[in-house]
Amino acid sequence: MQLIGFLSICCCFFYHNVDCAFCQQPVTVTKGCIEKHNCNAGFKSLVLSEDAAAAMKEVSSFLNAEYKRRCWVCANYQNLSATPRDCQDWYISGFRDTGVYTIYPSPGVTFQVRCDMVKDGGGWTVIQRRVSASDFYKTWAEYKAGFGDEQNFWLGNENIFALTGSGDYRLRVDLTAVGGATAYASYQQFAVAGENDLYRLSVANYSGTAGDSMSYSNNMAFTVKDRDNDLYSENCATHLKSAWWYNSCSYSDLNGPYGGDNTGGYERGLRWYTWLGSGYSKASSEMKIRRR
Ligand SMILES: [Ca+2]
Repeated sequence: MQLIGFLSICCCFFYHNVDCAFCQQPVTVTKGCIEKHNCNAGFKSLVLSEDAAAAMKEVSSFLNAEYKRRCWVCANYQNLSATPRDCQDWYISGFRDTGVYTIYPSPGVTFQVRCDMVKDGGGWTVIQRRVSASDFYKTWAEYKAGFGDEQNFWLGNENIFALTGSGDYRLRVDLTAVGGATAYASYQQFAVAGENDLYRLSVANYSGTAGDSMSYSNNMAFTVKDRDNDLYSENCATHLKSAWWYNSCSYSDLNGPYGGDNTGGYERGLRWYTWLGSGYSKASSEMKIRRR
């Protein structure tokens, strides 16, 4: 059984300069869509009953809820996009499952992200994730566009710039040790500039349990193996087989070789100097942002 509802009217038309593309899309509700992972994003929690009449009633109530939700976002952000600009909007709209969502940071800009809906109040848009063996020794173009899969990824400097340029964001870094211990670092201010400013990092106002290993990278440009923008006489990225906002070079670097590689006198890996030392590669890392 497949039921399709069309939301042909949306209250956001009453506002100026609003991106209503999402509002005008038909909403598809398919029985069993949760197991097949092909639900419309707005209907992840819907399980249709076997009875056709009851199913129609469920669909109707969900269409009403979806209509109200979209109008709620629209009404609250008015001249901004009527669609969720980040994971925080999805969270505020009632979504509590950690996973992949589609976001619209600004009109015409849309991409998929992983949302952490549990940690520290939820609503976090994840920009970097390492949980298993993964190659992060990539080029400028690759870091610009983003790469990886749902488990291990870099969201992309253009996407991070689009997000942090659309509001005031803070950063949370979650780290796990090989034995399972955890620590975090929080920065009340976080932003990444555009490519014309070499994706320069702004990070400030630390708190947390992992120590502040990132302030040394504040105001630094992004450096990769094929673009040396750091203050070191050579290229930090090629020495560390990574890519980061290097100064000369860094106390943090979560894009290094997974599992660590300390050959040749270099400490490489998922590094966070102030927690367990720079030469200790962490078992996992997640960098996530949320508006403050
Ligand atoms: Ca250099």
